[in-house]
Order: sequence, then C-alpha cells, then structure tokens
Amino acid sequence: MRQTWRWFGPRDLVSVDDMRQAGVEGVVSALHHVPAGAVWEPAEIARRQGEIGRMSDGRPSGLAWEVAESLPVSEDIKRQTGAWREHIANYRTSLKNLAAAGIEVVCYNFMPVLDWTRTDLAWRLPHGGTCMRFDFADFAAFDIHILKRPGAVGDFPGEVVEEAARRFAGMDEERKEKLARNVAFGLPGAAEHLTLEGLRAHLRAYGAISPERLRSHFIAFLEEVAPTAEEAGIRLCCHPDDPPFPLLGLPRIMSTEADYAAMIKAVDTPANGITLCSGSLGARPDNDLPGMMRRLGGRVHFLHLRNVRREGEAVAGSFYEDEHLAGGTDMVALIAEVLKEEARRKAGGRADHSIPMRPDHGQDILDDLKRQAQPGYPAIGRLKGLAELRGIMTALSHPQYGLTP
Ligand code: DNO
Repeated sequence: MRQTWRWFGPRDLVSVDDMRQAGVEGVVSALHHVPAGAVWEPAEIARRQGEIGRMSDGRPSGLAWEVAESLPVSEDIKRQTGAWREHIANYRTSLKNLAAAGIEVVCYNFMPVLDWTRTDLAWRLPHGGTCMRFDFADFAAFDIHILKRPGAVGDFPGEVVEEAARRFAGMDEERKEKLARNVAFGLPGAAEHLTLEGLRAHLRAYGAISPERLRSHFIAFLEEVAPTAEEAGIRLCCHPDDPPFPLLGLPRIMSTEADYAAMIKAVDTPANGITLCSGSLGARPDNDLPGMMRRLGGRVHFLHLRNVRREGEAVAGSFYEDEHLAGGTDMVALIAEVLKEEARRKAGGRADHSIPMRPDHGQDILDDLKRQAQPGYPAIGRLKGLAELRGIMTALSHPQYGLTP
C-alpha cells in the first residue's frame, strides 16, 4: 500500500513539513478554489504540485501530488440540467490535464447537494479528545425543526421524531446555529458552502429526481468520462455516500456493495473504479468491508482507512468516528484482503499493484485540540491512525511471520 495523506493546500494548518515527519509517501489534494464544473487548468495543477514539493524552508519535500480528491461533479451533471454537457466536457479536460501532470488517480463522489455530513465536529470522548459524530436525532431536529423540510417527519421512525422534538426544545440559539452550520454549510472537501435558503433551493431542484433517475445520470456521466480516463491512463474511483443512507429526502446511490457491483457492470473498464472508504461504508451494518475488498478488490484504486462505532443495528442511525483499530470494521481482516489483492496484481503484472491509501480522519488529541485544523483532519490523530495501520501492514507483510508463505 502506498501511504498517502490529504492536504488541503497552503491554508491547511497541517503543513507539508508535518506530513513529511509523519512519514507519508505521497499526497492527496484538490484545487478547492476552482468551482465544480470548471476546468482544472495546467498552471493551477502545476502550482499545487510546486507547493507540495517544497518544505517551509524551501528544501524539496520529496513528496508528490499522487491522488486528486475530489475532482467534483457539478450538481448540473448530477441533475442533467443547465450547463451539464459543458461541465462534462470540462471534466474530461481536467482529467487530461491531471494525466499530463502525472496524476493518475482521481477520486470523486456522486452525492447530491451535500458531501459528507456530521452533526458534531468536536464530540467529547471519555479520554478528553474529540471526534466527529453523526447523531440521528440531532439530524432529525435539524431537518424537521431548523430546515423545516416539507415531509421530513415521514422520513424518520416515530421515536426519532419524538426525540428530535425533545432535543430541539432543549437547544439554545447557539446550538441550533452550530448544528445548522455543521450539517449544511459544508465540511472540508465540499464543493459548495450553502446557506439554509441555498440548501432549500437545491432540495427543490432535486424534487423530481428518483434514485433510478440519479443512477441513470451517474451511468451517463461514467460513459462520457471513463473512456477519456482510460485513454489518459487515469484510474477514476467513486467515493461512497457518507453516511451511506438517504438524507434530506435526497436519493443516494453509492451506499452498498450492490451499488458498486452495478456501477462496475454498467461501465466495465478498469478506469471505472472504487474508493473503498471503510469509515463511510462501515456506518451501515450490512456492509462487509473485508468481503467487499475480496470481491471487488480488482477495481479498488484508492483506500480510505478509518473506523466508526455504530450505535444501533438499523441501516440509518447514529455513529461516531472511533480510533482506527476500534469501531465496527475488522481492520486487520480488511488490510489482509488488501495485501492479498496487491499480491494478485503483482503476480498478474499490473503496474498499479500498490494501492494508495490514506489514514482517513482522526480524533483530535494532544496538541490537535489547540491547532484546530480542518474538522476530521488533525495532525496527531491522523498520524496515530497511520502508525497503527502501518503496524498491521508491517506485521502482515513480514517475510517469516506474515501472510506470505
Ligand atoms: C471526507 C471525505 C469526503 C471525500 C469526498 C470524495 O472526509 O472522505 O469529503 O473527499 O466525498 O469525493
């Protein structure tokens, strides 16, 4: 596995120097300032490469931009409205520009309107550190009482609706505002930062789009961009819905193994691949991560390794971001499946036998609590996760005691 690290660019409070000391091998980044639908121009790509290539004292970092995350898919493309054809043409140009700059792996998602969603960005853990959390009743309180979405009540089980009403009644203005900000106003990586009114307008625009229709738009998008990716030597990899169940009445179509299997079948080229995010997919009890890696591994082009602790057995429910080796996913089993897939690729002569992975998210611990970097992307919490994952990788790859005979 290729050990990578997400960097949000010069405004990221975790620096290139920091990731160098974390011992990463490659960098995951994006041109967050370019609006969804526009072209990533060669000069902008080159500028980001330059920033990644230098430490703060001007010396070479020895690191390169290896994965683009995300090259965002515009809402027009997802809805097939407005400038969607132009946006698809631009997407193809961006893919060619990235390939010309030597970047081969491109991650994206097809979630309508919101990228990932949490209700708490700094939920206090018993050890005094903090983590991110999705609380279903708080989310319902937002949906029903703050956003006041028509029909919201019908989308939650009765006891969650009641709990949401109780919670809302107990919230002061500050908590209400914070909750709205956490849910609607965009987490790191989101293509857009919305106001409540902006969010309502987006929801109206999706009114008539069923999951089947969104899926057909997704396939139309892939049919357009996957051949370009293949020609350019790019491996596209779709990130799952996070959380992996419908929110705000919007369709979600990349939440399960069946969703991925259907996508691969629909546009069957190696360029059409998967970002296996164990944290996102692991928030559903019916997703078996090691099994998915075993069955779909040939198309996994990028790995996000993290763990969540679910608080119930329902498909939609509360969870929090646990330590990388805790939570519901058996990380040793998952990494073992990744190493087996890499060995198969190597034996088959595949050039992409080392799959890029990044320690996804991290709890805020120690000095992270003072630094206050991007939510979910602290320096020390991620480094701890990486170190733990690295330990498993090293043990399982040991020539005498590991997996290899
Ligand atoms: C959150 C991330 C997502 C991810 C996009 C990929 O931490 O995993 O924002 O980057 O969904 O398109």
